[in-house]
Amino acid sequence: MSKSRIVPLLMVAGAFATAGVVSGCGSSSSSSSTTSSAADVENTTGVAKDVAKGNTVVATLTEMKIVPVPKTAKAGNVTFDTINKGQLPHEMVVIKTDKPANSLGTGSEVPETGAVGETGDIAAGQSNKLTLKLAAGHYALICNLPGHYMAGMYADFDVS
Ligand SMILES: [Cu+2]
Repeated sequence: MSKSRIVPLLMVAGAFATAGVVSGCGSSSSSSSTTSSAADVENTTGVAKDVAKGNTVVATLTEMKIVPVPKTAKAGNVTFDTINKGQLPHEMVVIKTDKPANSLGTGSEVPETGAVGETGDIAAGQSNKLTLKLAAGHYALICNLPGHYMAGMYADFDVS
């Protein structure tokens, strides 16, 4: 997340303290499909189709949790079907890191060192499809909107 966009938003939200101000932002990038590679794979051979299916992860965002199902994937293209079932805008950042997801830092926002992709802001009730080519290793899935990580919006994810 860029701080330049978020910090003024916080100030506005604090000044007027209305939910409408907060929820009015970030909707422009909702429901976007970041890549079409998963669909492309599914249109080819049966083997590729099975691999693609096995590497789709449904990530549900709420206040204040991220729940990926399943919590693992095979190395290669992984499609995150990220759904915001909460009342606030959320995002999901995919970070390759050896640190446990709950140990990335403290503060309003935490470092995104090792980030390999992110959904961008997803408005309440909206979803986002993000396909990333992931190498084997440990990942942290986090929402880094101000205060959300500290409130519990993180999950461990493993690629093998
Ligand atoms: Cu969030």
